[in-house]
Amino acid sequence: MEKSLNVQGMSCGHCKMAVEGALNKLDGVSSAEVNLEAGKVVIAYDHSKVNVEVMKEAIEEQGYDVEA
Ligand SMILES: [Cu+2]
Repeated sequence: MEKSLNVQGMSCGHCKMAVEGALNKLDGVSSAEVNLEAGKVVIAYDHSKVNVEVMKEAIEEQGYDVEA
């Protein structure tokens, strides 16, 4: 499955790496791609292993706010 989340507060390459890194660490996430200009992250994941709540928490732990 693929999901796009709106993430507030990402401004630079460091933010991109932090968000992508946190998501890629989750079991079941196969790829995470941040678009800084759009303020979005597109996540490809295995729906039986991980869910949107877990992905949101991983982003929020890095200090960014997520809108569904
Ligand atoms: Cu940054």
